Amino acid sequence: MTLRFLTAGESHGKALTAIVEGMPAGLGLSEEYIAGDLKRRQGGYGRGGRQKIESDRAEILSGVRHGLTLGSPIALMITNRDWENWRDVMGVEAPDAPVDKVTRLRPGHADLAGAMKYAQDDVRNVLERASARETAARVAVGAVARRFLEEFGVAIHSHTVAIDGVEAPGVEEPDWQAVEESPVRCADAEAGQRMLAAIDAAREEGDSLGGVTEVRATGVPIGLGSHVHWDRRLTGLLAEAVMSIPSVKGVEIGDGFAGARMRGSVSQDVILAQGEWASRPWQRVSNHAGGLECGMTNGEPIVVRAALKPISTLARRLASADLSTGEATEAHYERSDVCIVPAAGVIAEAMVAIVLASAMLEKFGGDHMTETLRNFRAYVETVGPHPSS
Ligand code: EPS
Repeated sequence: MTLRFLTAGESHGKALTAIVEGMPAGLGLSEEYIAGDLKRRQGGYGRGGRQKIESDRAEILSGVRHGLTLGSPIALMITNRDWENWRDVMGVEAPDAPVDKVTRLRPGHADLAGAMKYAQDDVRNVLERASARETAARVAVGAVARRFLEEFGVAIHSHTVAIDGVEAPGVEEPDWQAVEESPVRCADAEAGQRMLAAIDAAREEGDSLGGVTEVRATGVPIGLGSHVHWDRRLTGLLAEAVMSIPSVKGVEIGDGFAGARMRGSVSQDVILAQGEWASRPWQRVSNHAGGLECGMTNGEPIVVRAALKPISTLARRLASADLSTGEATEAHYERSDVCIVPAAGVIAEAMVAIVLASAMLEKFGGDHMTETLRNFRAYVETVGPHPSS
């Protein structure tokens, strides 16, 4: 990836950190801007007690001067407020008195495989990093990518399509303001109400719920990604990025699995002739492909859906086994979320933003934004019919 990033940090350690490398100089960026997305990630009906403790804000430690990026690595730090309550358990130095080990394995989480792989007798050494708390750092990085994409007219939104068995009716273009005002980030008020009720019922039963979130990116230029090699196909890069979000078990682009049941004659997106274009060259009558053909953007909105399994930390403790004895026990539980689908939409937006920003930088290059924008505009001017010479 042209835009690279690393994150570090344990869920109850001092802080989450990220380093973003590859952003050109001259991009306007503020902590306030990043805070907006971090707040959105913390919201959503069905979140647990941790979000009442945290008020996530990313401090910019490097790479920005007087409101503009420098082209140098951007270091971000999100302090964990909860660290105060975990100083002994999560301290870098060993405490005077030993702390309790976590040995009751949670099915569905990293506990068992992580303990085996990293030869740990305390699951805490695995679960702290496996926690979806890490996604706060990704959302901060995603906000930097979003800020960059805005300069090119690219906008990225997400909305909840389903929670448990409740599905929102399909729409051409969701009302994004209604989505942001909805506690479950669902554009349809009636479906949203039923989602809320489903979350309440699951909480009552100590259970958790999964669902589907959809990301849409508009204003993406034609020709990002490439058909020439498997690892340059943007389809695969997007799927990998979204699939890497904890709890995601399926990713669809465009019609996805539903497209497998369609005829070829109806599942393609007919290309309009010149003269029928409303706003930009090369428009389609439909968007079954979700804005991607043969690993490249085709100028239509990018549509990516993620299926999320219900999170695996349950108040109603699941039957499990103990790491130290191998004997039957109940899974470990401290506290947890009931449903993270609304938050996952914000995280998926971040991952899509990072992949698209990287693809833009790969295509247009530039060390300063003026150069990147100049290259972008020069390319956009070439998009249209090519009269044969
Ligand atoms: C999360 C913080 C965590 C979990 C959740 C995500 O906080 P704590 O462990 O202190 O309650 O609520 O973690 C998971 C969903 C998971 O699978 O581990 C957050 O900030 O998103």
